[in-house]
Order: sequence, then C-alpha cells, then structure tokens
Amino acid sequence: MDADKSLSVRFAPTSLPLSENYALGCRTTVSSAYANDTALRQRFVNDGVRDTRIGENEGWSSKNISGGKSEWIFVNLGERKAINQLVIYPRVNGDDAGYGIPENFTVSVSDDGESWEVVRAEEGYARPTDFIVLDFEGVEAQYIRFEGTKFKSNPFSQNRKRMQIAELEVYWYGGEPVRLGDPDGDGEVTVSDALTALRAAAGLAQLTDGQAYRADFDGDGVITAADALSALRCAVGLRRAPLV
Ligand SMILES: [Ca+2]
Ligand SMILES: [Ca+2]
Ligand SMILES: [Ca+2]
Repeated sequence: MDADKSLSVRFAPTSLPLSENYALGCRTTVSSAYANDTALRQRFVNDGVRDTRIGENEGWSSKNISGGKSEWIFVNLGERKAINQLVIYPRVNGDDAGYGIPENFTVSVSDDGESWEVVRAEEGYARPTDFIVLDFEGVEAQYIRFEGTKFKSNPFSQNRKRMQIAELEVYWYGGEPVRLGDPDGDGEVTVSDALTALRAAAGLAQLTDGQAYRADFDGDGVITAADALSALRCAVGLRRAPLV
C-alpha cells in the first residue's frame, strides 16, 4: 500500500502477500504438556506440519484441565517483528476435531515474555474443525501468547478438557508496515512526533501526505489533538504504537 496516497483507504482490503511464518521452529513455552502420548509433543506445535498425523504427529496438548486453571503457549520470535495475525490449526482427529481450541481465549504480545498486552479476546468461540485466523491490530513484538481461560469438554474423551494445537503460525499480513504516531518516519514514536502532530492540528505545521498519514493516529483523515495525545502516550510507554 502506498502510504502517501492512502489516507482514505486505510481499511481497504489488501491482496498483498503474507510474510513468512515467523513462528516456525521458534522456542515455545507452555503452561503444561501431556506426556503420555508420543504423538503429542510441544515441539510439534510449530514444526511446519499443519495436519494431524494420527499416532505420529498431532501437535501439542496441555495436560487435562480442571478447575479454573488457564493454559497457554507463547512463542519467542527471536527478535521484535511486525505482526498482525495468528493462525491456529486445531488437532483434527475424527470426532475429537477442534475440541482442543478453548471457548474463551486471548492473544497477547510482549517484549520480554513476562509483561503482556492483550491484542485480541474471544468468548464463546465455536469449535473449529479447520484452521482459524486471528487478526489483530498490527504491533511490533518479540513474543506472542495464546491463552485459554475456558475450555470445551470433549464428549469423545470422557468429557476431558485439554488445550490442543496442531500448528501455530504468526504473520504480518499486508503491505509494508507503517508506524502510526511517527510523522517523521524514523521508526520511533517520540515526544517530538507528538509535538509535530499537535502543531499540525493547530495549523502551525504543514505535513507531507506521508507525514500526515502517520500522524493521523485514529485514521479519521484529520489530524487533531487526540492524535497528538495518542502519539504522546506511545512516546512515554503507556501504549504500544500500532502498525498499519
Ligand atoms: Ca505441527
Ligand atoms: Ca519518530
Ligand atoms: Ca485523526
């Protein structure tokens, strides 16, 4: 997408290709791992095998879940990446298909694997039998976590609850990422960027189309003090600067 000409088409669908799958082969950390089945291994969750190879490679499974315990998996992408999409392939093995995808879950991102920011939350998510695509507002982050907080009982397995994923993939979907709140385009949102937006809002500065696009934080086509304030919140670390 040409940022300089797209003030009014920010949300237009894009046919541009996906990035590579950033999660492939990365280090993962899980809340628990079911150990009694050699077809269920943590390393299978991002080994590039999307399908469920019964008895051989069926992905990762948590232990049996009881009480209000949450289960989660997070991926260390190795370095900060621009990301806006998580794709999950459920364990699909006949009647059991998709019971391993939680009913309620969140997707979160982090820079240190400890402090998390939720980028998507779902409740009452229907049992999928094929892959699911979870889009979220673009961010730059090193870690991404998928956490279940309410689980489906599997009637084909004594109503046991488990979280099970055959493959997990992470992408940037769309054109070249553009950081909002960064009118000067140096890749960082600083107080100076917020001031630039504020000056533009007050009519004290003329911005190029590209600068204006990046300064227009809420994407409504007008640069206002609210855009400047959002940039300021990013500059002082109160929120993560979104990518579009
Ligand atoms: Ca796999
Ligand atoms: Ca900047
Ligand atoms: Ca605006």
